[in-house]
Amino acid sequence: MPHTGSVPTTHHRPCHLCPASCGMTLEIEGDRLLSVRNDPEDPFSLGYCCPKGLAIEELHNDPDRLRRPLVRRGGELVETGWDEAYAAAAEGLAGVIKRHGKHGLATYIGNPNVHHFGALLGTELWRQLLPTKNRYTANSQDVNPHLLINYLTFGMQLAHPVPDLDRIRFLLVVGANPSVSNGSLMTAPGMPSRLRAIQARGGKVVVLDPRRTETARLASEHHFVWPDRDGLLLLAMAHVILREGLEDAAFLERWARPGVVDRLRRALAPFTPLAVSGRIGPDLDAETVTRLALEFAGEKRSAVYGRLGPSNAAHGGLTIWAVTLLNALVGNLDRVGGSMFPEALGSWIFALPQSRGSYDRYRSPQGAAEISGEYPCHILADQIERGLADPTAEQAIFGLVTFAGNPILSVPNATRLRSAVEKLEFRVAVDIYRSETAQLADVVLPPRSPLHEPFFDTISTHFAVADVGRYSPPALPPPPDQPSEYQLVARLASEVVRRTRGLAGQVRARLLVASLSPERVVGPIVRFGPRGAGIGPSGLTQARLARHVHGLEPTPLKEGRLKRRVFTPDRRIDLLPGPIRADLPRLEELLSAPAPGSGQLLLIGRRQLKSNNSWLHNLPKLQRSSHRCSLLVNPADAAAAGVLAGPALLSSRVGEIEVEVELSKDMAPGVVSLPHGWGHAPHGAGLARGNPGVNVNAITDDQAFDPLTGNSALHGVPVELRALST
Ligand SMILES: Nc1nc2c(c(=O)[nH]1)N[C@H]1C(S)=C(S)[C@@H](COP(=O)(O)OP(=O)(O)OC[C@H]3O[C@@H](n4cnc5c(=O)[nH]c(N)nc54)[C@H](O)[C@@H]3O)O[C@H]1N2
Ligand SMILES: Nc1nc2c(c(=O)[nH]1)N[C@H]1C(S)=C(S)[C@@H](COP(=O)(O)OP(=O)(O)OC[C@H]3O[C@@H](n4cnc5c(=O)[nH]c(N)nc54)[C@H](O)[C@@H]3O)O[C@H]1N2
Ligand code: SF4
Ligand SMILES: [Mo]
Repeated sequence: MPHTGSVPTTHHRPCHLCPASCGMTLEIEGDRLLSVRNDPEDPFSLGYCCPKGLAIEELHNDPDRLRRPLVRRGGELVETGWDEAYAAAAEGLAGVIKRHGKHGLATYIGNPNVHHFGALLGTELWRQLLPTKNRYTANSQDVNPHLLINYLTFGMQLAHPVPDLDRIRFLLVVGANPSVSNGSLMTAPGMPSRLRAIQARGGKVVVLDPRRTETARLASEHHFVWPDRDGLLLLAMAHVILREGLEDAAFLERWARPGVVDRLRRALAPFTPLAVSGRIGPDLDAETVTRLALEFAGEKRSAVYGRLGPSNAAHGGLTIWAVTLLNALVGNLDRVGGSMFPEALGSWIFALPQSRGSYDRYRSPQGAAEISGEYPCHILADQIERGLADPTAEQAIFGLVTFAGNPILSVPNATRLRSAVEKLEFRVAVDIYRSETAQLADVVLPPRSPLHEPFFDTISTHFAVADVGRYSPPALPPPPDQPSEYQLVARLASEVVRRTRGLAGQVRARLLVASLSPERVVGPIVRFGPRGAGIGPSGLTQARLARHVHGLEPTPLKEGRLKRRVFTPDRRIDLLPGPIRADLPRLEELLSAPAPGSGQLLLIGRRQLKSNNSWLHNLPKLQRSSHRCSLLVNPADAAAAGVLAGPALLSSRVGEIEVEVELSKDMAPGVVSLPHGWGHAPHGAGLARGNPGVNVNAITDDQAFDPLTGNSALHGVPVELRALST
């Protein structure tokens, strides 16, 4: 490192790569980031961090991270100045709106926005200034079942109970791998030690997963479950609880609707342990199901936690409902050691009517219901193709803006989506890399690095296992020649508004840009939040919060918050909402469907410690030989398919890919696992160097989705495996 004369300083801030928000210590010299390490003084992460956090230094200093915008000229993306790029982008997007109306321009909002407050406000600004029915996000490959079930049961999509992880004694993990993902909708750094601690204090962790995962290895008990069969198991557990009279009558009397227990008894009558036995997983018989139900109900400090496994499956809505139902039935909701409600600094957003969510106010031409103003991504390619076939088609898509998202790698039937996106009239990508999606764009606009911006987490703290809060100013002085994410989106939106709206629209845009800017918003959130000063002299303000450089001391979740989370008209939890009752027969059909695992291979996904969805695959620290995009196959299934470790072909209804088979006894027989986010373009100067992997979403199916929630069924895809030469 050349000596510059200035003295290195340290800066503490959370890692912005995943919800866990581990505390990091950055060593800085002037405007340069020298190194990144864990922060042992962070009171929430206690020194824990994963390999991705340590790679933030490489990410920030990566020469491939874009510093200047790109505009397509003669088929190539070339660097230009900012004014020229904004003008080209705004002209193209305004053209789409003028020709096809506001719904002709689609937006896709990707995962990193969740961890970036300025970006989040930018997308909200865009939504308000340029509304469209064609709004898509990663949610429909992720949390739609959770959001919808919260909306239907509590009347509020964000009313999400999280396991009280540090006091719980029985945790049933259904299709999540927190040891690797570090907890999703259950924010807590250092999951492996927290899970071990449950057992150390005499408690139990039971994991249901088609793969013996890193979490399953830490658990007291693991059962292979066949993809998308969890709903049967959970409802059979609820059946046992009701049959044995183990429900918490006092809790239900206070919180549930009158008569619901009888209605539930009738609705769950078919889901007996005997009826589901042999249909959920190889060793999940009636006796085991009954035992799990009794253990769960017999422990006051217990919770069921379900995440991406069942969420990304064809019965995801029903399964996630069953999770909420179980937690409420035994009265462990809003109870210490059960499922509790965090109170984040931004919890006052619960008071805003628009935070509550919505369902089925309108539908797409394919019949997909909106959820909180979004359509599910399984219709995205179709919506574009409809426009190609008929330029006057109702609600068809002709242009696309992506905000920190890479749908070309993350949405099912990606090959179909790619060829549709290629034919759009105009595309803009707001991205820090030439991602696979950015490479198709007409203009790529790269905001500056998140380390040049303040860090203030609002979303993940709503799901934290303790009450936490933190504000960190920018770690590095912002570069004068690159906008912040909010400035970038605000300028682009304003320029599109200027070209498509009259004076009144332009004045409104100016007011909104000013009032939603992060500089304006953070202060009031903190001041009027749960620990805030309000209009008084004591309590938190943004400045006082910033003085807690390692974050506020986390405090245990408190009981008594349920009353502030229920927004149904009668202020009671709806344990059997109408749309669920109407969907239940679909789950009942599984009682007579053949058990999986008999001849038909089913594909599921997995997350990897050194990977972050579709990016970070280019950073040297994260590229080690052990980190591969491989298809895990049970040796018996490989033998049956005549396949050895090494290259093979994997096909589904929508396509075929060449995969690298890795034999693994950790896979349930009949189930294979391939991580998502790989399949980088070989010429991509961005997301991969040397190890492109293969795109699993080239064989996941856009016709396979949960009709209740619109969520893509990325797990449980029927596939065929064969040797390369056949
Ligand atoms: N088969 C299968 N598919 C899946 C999943 C699965 O389990 N299996 N998981 C699904 C889930 S849960 C998710 S969340 C989605 C993720 O899918 P997406 O949200 O579409 O994609 P990401 O891979 O998160 O891509 C993030 C993009 O944002 C860019 N980026 C990173 N940081 C910033 C920033 O600060 N600003 C801007 N502007 N850009 C930035 C990156 O370069 C990258 O191009 O994938 C889904 N798809
Ligand atoms: N290292 C790392 N961490 C991440 C991410 C990352 O890409 N890398 N992504 C982040 C994001 S965007 C998210 S949404 C979270 C997700 O967090 P998790 O939900 O914990 O994520 P996964 O590791 O995908 O865990 C899903 C598990 O479900 C299992 N599974 C698949 N199908 C089924 C099924 O039908 N039933 C059951 N019971 N299990 C099933 C899979 O084998 C897998 O172990 O992780 C976040 N954290
Ligand atoms: S678990 Fe890893 S990626 Fe997530 S916040 Fe911690 S260091 Fe960052
Ligand atoms: Mo996600």
